[in-house]
Amino acid sequence: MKIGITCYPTYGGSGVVATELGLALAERGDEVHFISYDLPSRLALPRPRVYFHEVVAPTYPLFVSPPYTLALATKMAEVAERAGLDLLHVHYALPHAISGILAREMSDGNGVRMKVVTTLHGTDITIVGQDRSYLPITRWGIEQSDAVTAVSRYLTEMTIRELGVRRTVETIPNFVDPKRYTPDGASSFARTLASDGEAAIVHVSNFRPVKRIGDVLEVFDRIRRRIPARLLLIGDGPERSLAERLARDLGFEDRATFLGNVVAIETVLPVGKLLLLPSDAESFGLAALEAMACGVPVIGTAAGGLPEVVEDGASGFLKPVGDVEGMAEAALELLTDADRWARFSKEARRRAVEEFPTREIVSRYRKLYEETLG
Ligand code: GMT
Repeated sequence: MKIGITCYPTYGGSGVVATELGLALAERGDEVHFISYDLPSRLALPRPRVYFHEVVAPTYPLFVSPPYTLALATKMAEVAERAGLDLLHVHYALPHAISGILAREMSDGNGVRMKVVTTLHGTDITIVGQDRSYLPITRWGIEQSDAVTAVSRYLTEMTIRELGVRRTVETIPNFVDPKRYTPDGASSFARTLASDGEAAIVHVSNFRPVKRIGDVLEVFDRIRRRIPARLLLIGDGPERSLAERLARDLGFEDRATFLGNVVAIETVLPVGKLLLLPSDAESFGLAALEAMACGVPVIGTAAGGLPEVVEDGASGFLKPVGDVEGMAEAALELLTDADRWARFSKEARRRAVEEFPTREIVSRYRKLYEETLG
């Protein structure tokens, strides 16, 4: 099968999932064409059967901003015709589903109608899709796609309830490569990030308001007052400077290490004792699954799709949004009881590998493609 994949190339779970899926499909024999404005961060080329097509959106004085949606649609249609794509799998509703639908209509002339599969990842529905300026076009993009998936039951329900979408949305969860994300995969550099006797507490995000970075720091502050600990922050985004300032104001600047965007996070995660994810609502929480695969239990919020990933009281603890006291107490319970931590760590790894099996999940996408192509 010849598949086009469009995703955001920058750091972020949707681009990571799209890339891993594309690589897995290519390994199984499909031809995969990534189409985006930059090379996805986890895509190392060359590789057999994998191609990358860069989208350039030229500017013009009359344009408010370069019309990326149109340049993307044009590139998609061009690749579809040249490579003979069977379908386009777009990740994140806006603007990718809209560009995909335009491309499908544009390349309709050849007699073969290319299909569009859209995967919803989270904020495309919970934030962007809720905005009245974007709601109707998000709903339209979903309804006009030939197949639609969402990464958790929570997101599927949100899409149907909040957007009033009248069509089937299949839940296909995210996955991680259990051979790459392992409890013993820390690099020698990562091992130097926390000294002996210090508990490394990890947070991974794009530093946006939905991640509640302030809560990450508040929880860590309560931990480090009781035991020696170090906070490792992976990622970057609009609230990073706020986080740096808060670490200073709370008096633990020297205990917080901002690592920025790390490509190989599987080399850092295993040094963690816990992952903190106190978000308002994660549709899935890929960072949690990645940490679990590395044997790192998760302290997070009982909100959104995170309870579908982390089992409260077994692979981590989930508390109400904003309950920094509760999260700190739960963290300390694990950090001060080595046997209990070891049980949680083992269960976290087991759950990531057995409940989110890469092979089966990739096969579910492949089966959906076949059904969509009829
Ligand atoms: O948080 C975002 O807006 C970024 C987005 C992304 O592109 O990575 O994250 C969403 O998709 C991930 C992959 O499916 C999920 O693991 C994240 O939970 C989801 N983020 C939110 O729902 C906040």
